Amino acid sequence: MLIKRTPSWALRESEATPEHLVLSRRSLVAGALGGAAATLGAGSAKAGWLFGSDEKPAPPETDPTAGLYPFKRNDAYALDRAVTPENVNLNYNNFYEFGTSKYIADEAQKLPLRPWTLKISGLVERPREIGIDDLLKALPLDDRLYRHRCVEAWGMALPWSGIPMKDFVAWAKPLGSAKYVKMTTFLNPKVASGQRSPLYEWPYVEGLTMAEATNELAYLATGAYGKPLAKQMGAPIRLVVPWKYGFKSVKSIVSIEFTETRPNTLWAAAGPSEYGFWANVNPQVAHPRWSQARERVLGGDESRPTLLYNGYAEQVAGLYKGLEREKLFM
Ligand SMILES: Nc1nc2c(c(=O)[nH]1)N[C@H]1C(S)=C(S)[C@@H](COP(=O)(O)O)O[C@H]1N2
Ligand SMILES: [Mo]
Repeated sequence: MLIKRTPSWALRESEATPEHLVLSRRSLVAGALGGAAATLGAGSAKAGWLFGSDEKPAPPETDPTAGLYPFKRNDAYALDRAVTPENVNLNYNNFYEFGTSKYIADEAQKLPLRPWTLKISGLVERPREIGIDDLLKALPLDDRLYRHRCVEAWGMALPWSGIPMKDFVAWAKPLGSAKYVKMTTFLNPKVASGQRSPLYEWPYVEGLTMAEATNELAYLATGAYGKPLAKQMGAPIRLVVPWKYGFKSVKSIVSIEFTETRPNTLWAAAGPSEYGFWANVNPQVAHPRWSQARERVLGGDESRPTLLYNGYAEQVAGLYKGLEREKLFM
């Protein structure tokens, strides 16, 4: 079973309903997945996507970039709050590829990280593939502290290492016709039992506009806490967009495509009335099923008021001028 430990800091999880519950409601409406829902209730399911894959943890890999960490500290991104302890972060994750509970850390160890190739395609001067280790050699790297706000009304703060997304975009040389950046997680249902679930349209896809992707805050993290990313946190490379709800920050990316049309994202497809493309943090716009006014601080009992754009209004509010008619906050 996936749920092994229930640390005291997780007990108040009911403050918000986890994202996956929207699916059970939707499937009941659709009537198409009644069987799956019934099996869940009976507790007798043998389906791999509920209880994990038979795949063994991937053998330990050497990470040729490990010696590069920590990168150079970028002091422009300081915090008004304590960094979330690493062990809290490592044991409370959203990574539905490995299960819908927060305790998927063990299951995620099955993900092999080398070789890991990133495909760059679509509206670019030169489509190409690059290994993760070569990517780190080709691009500027820094360390920075960011807040993180999950749509489920919990927040944390952490020290990332990675590549400023605007530097990645400049290096990838998109054509003038590119309007969006589409980012896709690996697809390997053999290793990731969650990807055998029929409830989601795998692989996980997320996207940004070009203006968002070239904003100073958008970031491709390859590490955290001064070392390469843990698998459960989205190794070897994930998006970090701290002014948006956490589901935008897609993990374990294998493909970055520049497109003219807005990508169809996994969550917008799964629950269009609850999760949108923009997903900017706003304490005044409630989720249909809970308030977003406050957030539980991961690692303790503290709760604090949520901030507009998660505290990054100064850097990002300008991106949304003229877009007021869009659903910017869901
Ligand atoms: N591929 C993928 N990326 C994902 C998710 C996921 O399930 N799959 N969950 C998202 C959500 S809802 C959040 S809050 C963050 C959680 O990141 P963390 O586990 O490192 O805290 O990852 C985001 N990226
Ligand atoms: Mo989230």
